[in-house]
Amino acid sequence: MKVIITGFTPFNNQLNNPSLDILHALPDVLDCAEIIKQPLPTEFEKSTNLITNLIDRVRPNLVLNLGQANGRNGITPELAAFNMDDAQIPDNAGYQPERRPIRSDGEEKYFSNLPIKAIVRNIRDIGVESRISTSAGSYVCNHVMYEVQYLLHKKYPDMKAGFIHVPSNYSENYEIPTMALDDEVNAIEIALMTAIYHLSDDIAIEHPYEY
Ligand code: PCA
Repeated sequence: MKVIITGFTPFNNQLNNPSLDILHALPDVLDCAEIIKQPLPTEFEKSTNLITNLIDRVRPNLVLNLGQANGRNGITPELAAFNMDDAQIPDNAGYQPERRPIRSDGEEKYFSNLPIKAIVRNIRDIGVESRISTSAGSYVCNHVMYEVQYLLHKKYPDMKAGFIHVPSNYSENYEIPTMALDDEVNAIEIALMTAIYHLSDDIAIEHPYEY
């Protein structure tokens, strides 16, 4: 089985991006799965082209996109992506869309088809904070999640894909919560294993949501 996993480059003058740190720390093989790691630039257009071309080429069973959510203190699988780019800061190419629909022929929202509640439960079981997030934002991460789901709905209905935001793992500002990189890497390995083994089924858990 083939799994594509992505992380983003640093943006907004930050020194690192934890999603990229996690990507580098993950193994190339996890149980029965070949893990194909792809860094993505924090740019609306380039990131989308890269990931959609890679999916077309590799035809993976599973796609997991990772991104940083500054200010969150837990590992947060996203419930859905919505059809709107609205950037508060320019991306790394200087592009700053305002209230721009992503796809005129796309759904208003696409939902993750990963077992996100099982992922949250299993991450909590190793003692790491985790909740489902009901908003992937309106910046590059939401855009990539939306475009991946759009592609799946149009061309690959059997493929599984989802997005997980992770907290900062480094900050000079003590008010921004951070999580140790080891915890983040372990949590994402658990998320991958859960997704690989459940593929379509999810479970019920108590208080799964962040907002
Ligand atoms: N986080 C940003 C873009 C890149 C990243 O890691 C976001 O949440 O949209």
